[in-house]
Amino acid sequence: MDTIAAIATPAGVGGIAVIRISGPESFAIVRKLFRGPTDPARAEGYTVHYGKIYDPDDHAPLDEVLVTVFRAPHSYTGEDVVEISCHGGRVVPNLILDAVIRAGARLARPGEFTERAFLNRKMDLVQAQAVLDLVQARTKAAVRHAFQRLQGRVSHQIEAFGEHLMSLIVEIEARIDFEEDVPPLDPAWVQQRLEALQEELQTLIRSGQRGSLYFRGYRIAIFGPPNAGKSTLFNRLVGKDRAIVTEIPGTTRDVITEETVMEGVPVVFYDTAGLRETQDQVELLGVERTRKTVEEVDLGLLVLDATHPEVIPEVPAGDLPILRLWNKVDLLTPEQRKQLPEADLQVSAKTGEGLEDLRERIQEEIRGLVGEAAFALSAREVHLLQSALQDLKDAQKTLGTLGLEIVAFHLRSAYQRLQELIGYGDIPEKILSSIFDNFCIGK
Ligand SMILES: Nc1nc2c(ncn2[C@@H]2O[C@H](COP(=O)(O)OP(=O)(O)OP(=O)(O)O)[C@@H](O)[C@H]2O)c(=O)[nH]1
Ligand SMILES: [Mg+2]
Repeated sequence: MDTIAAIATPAGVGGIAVIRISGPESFAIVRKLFRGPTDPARAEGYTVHYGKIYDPDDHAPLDEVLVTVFRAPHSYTGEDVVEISCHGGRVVPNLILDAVIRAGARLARPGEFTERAFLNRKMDLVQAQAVLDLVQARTKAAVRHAFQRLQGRVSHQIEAFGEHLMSLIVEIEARIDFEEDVPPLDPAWVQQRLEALQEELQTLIRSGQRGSLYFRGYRIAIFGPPNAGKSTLFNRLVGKDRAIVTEIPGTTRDVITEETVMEGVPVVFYDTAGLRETQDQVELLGVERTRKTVEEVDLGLLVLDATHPEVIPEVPAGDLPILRLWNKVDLLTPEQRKQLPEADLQVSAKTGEGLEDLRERIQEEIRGLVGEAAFALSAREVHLLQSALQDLKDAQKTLGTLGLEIVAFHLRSAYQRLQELIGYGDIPEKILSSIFDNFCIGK
């Protein structure tokens, strides 16, 4: 293993920045750069040392720093680690990083510190994903989920399921290997076990998919005819004057997004161009974007102008849940309101009437999706669990027709996928890099 280094704090102006070095040469490298009353290279782990960093070539002083020492295996990566806390800003951390590289380290790839922690068995792949979730979390609820995962909660759930699966594999393989010595298995019993395992796995997948909303976020598109008050409503819902509002139909051309939090879930609202036939090139492109956006979101808010109840655009087909709103009802008499065709809500983006109910309806939708999500799974993890579920189904299909060897083969395959999910055994480099590529440099 070579020694890697990176700035672990975000780029930009800040009080301090941290340069992280990990690998067998960490102490030798610091020795070339650092002078102070104590020598970090000889110090015990978990100690901090004050001093100055000097350029390894021209010996010019670069900054006053604190150096923290971690000794293998008691560090984040499991290797010897040194962290240099220097003054923040755009230049100083880069000067020090450059000095560290010239003294013998290599620039770390994104996620490489965490990848080493995994390779040194400081954490499993599920926990490595938790590190990513934690630094990317956008809400308090997301942090809670990521932290529980980091503590091993998700790994334990997967492992517990793996043990149930393995106990069935053992029973079956005993019949294959020692046919004469053990009583035969009752096919109905195997059938029952397989069904129970599938149910357990399905519950895991469902719960994990629900929880993933805390990280993925919930997307809501506001769409409808021009001038219906979409941008006015958008500004109200995101709580700022973000989109331009005018009385001219066709004001919004591009898709505008803004994020808020509802029920602990990051919610992204999309304001879109009004849907209509148009000759205007720019507006036409905007309308195309509206259609594409509506295809990608989790919920549509169809905003209709109550003063023009005859204008109802074509609603995109598909299984997108849609809330239909009559807007501008402040301009109608109570009698006119009653005569409006059926919709989910009557609102006024201008006066705020009905918006609390609208928020409540949206929150209901989100609650329905998140449910009592016990944990969140990444797309990779869901994919592996779904493949394992397919293996279980294949096992069940072969039961009674193809013999126990084939059943055991499918169950082994399912077990293998759990191993891959957690990160046991040999994980191909390609899979590892696809996981760690999503990290930032220095993590
Ligand atoms: N009285 C009343 N006027 C509204 C309401 N909502 C919006 N308006 C007015 O309707 C006009 C159009 O509002 P926008 O929010 O720009 O409408 P839009 O749907 O975004 O329009 P496009 O971007 O052109 O598609 C503006 O003059 C708003 O002030 C409402 O609830 N009541
Ligand atoms: Mg608009």
